[in-house]
Amino acid sequence: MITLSLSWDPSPAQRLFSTLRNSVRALGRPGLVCLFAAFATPAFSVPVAAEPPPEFPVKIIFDTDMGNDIDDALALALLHALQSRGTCELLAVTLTCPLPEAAPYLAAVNTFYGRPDIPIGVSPDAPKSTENRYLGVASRRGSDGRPLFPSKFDPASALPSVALLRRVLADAQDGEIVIVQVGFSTNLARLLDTPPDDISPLPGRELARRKVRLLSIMAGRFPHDPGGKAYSEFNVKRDISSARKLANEWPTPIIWSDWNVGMAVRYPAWSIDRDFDYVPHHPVKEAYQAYRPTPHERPCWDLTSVACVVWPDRDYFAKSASGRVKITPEGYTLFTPGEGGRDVYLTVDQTQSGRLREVFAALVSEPPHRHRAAGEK
Ligand SMILES: [Ca+2]
Repeated sequence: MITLSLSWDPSPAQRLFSTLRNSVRALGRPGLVCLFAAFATPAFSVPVAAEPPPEFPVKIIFDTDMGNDIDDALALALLHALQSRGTCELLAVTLTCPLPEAAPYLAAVNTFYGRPDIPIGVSPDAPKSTENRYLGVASRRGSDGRPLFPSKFDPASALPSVALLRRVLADAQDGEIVIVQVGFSTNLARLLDTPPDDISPLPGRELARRKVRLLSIMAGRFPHDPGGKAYSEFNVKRDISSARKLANEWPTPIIWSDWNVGMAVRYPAWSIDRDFDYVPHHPVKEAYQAYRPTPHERPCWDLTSVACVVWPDRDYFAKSASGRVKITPEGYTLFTPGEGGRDVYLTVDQTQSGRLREVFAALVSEPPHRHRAAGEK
């Protein structure tokens, strides 16, 4: 296992990283393959702490299948807490859940956190969802008949997800956007094929290439053991053709947080039970309990894809060497290392997963801030 823990001290960290990088370069491509084979375990990794901190706020589009699993709601709460401290700015939320209750739930959570105007993109023809267990929380009413989680969301005014993606990208500076995709690849695969229109003279692939600095994806399950069993993970399996298109054609760097990473970080039941009682009714706590009540501790799959883009310098994860992800027609995700490759995947060790569990609990349960972050509208 090659995982290094370095505090952010640019000079020695950069020197060490440079030495390691030169050593890896000296091995050449065949050497890299051998190196990967030698360390092809879930913990195979290269140093990540030498990565500089991102420029804040990180401008994020959150592409989610909200409604299928509850970790999407936890990730949305995390994004709001991060925005309140100026770490990120949530520019839009786009859905890959077709249920009509998905956008109203998103709007209710955004309104609860004081940001009712974050645009929401809908995809009524996205892949069929699983059982709808918690989106109905948004329409709950108190004993006086008033909505517990009011919002002004108007379904008629919501843009299709792909149009909203094009609009946000068109308005952005080059290299400014990070997309966090924690559902299916439906929207981003469609974006790639969009032609120029009245939103932008650029086709979708060129818009993505110019405007998206990084794509952070929760999907896949890499067979790390040589000859190990391959798996078709849920976010891939539900729309294999889109996932394959994305893996084949996406034009900018991708960080993959596969099934194993989220499984290693469980959201603490004690936080759900105790930390949200600053209000009588909380749209995330009530959704969690409606989905699968405590003492169940849900894996933090989608939260890891947020954390790795806002805290690349805090040693919460290790990263694989760069390489390329391919997805088979059966939905299996395969990673081949190769210098200069577009893709990396995350790993976590036991210490890192414990730290993530604590920081997720602290931020997801953080009350909405009374004061806006500097510069926030
Ligand atoms: Ca999800």
